[in-house]
Amino acid sequence: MELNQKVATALNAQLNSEWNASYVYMAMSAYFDDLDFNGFGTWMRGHAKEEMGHAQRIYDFLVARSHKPHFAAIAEPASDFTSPTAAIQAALEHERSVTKQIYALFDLAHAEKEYSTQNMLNWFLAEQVEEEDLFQSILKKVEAASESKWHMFALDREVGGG
Ligand code: OFO
Repeated sequence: MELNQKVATALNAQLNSEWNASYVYMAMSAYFDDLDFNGFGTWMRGHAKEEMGHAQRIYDFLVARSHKPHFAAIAEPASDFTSPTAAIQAALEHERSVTKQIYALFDLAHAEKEYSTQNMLNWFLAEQVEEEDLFQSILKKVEAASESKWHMFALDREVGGG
């Protein structure tokens, strides 16, 4: 069945938003690597890759529904922050804004009776719960460690899996 045009346009905007998220996290990775917090840098790059995976999911869905994906320009992301805590806080805020985008998409798909789009978006709804929870827990750890360089470098190792 032909993909509803309004939903196709909104999904394409989300495709772009996922690439934007990837770019945002790559810039955060550069911020952490520049501070020699390479564990955080590696973790952020891993997250940037996940966002590309999210974009790929939407791409695949659009193609399967015979809609050609369009790649719009991506805005320059922030790469300077007042502190590691501020950077992780910004990442959490970013995830919260993506959650709102997914909710709006779901509402639209529901209103337009796009059942298979709603089914595809269920994966994103679950993913956003996980992502907000992950960033929230890292934020709590950074807040707790931020007073001491020693604790920050220990956390950096933990976050980087080292
Ligand atoms: Fe980090 O979230 Fe995509 O969708």
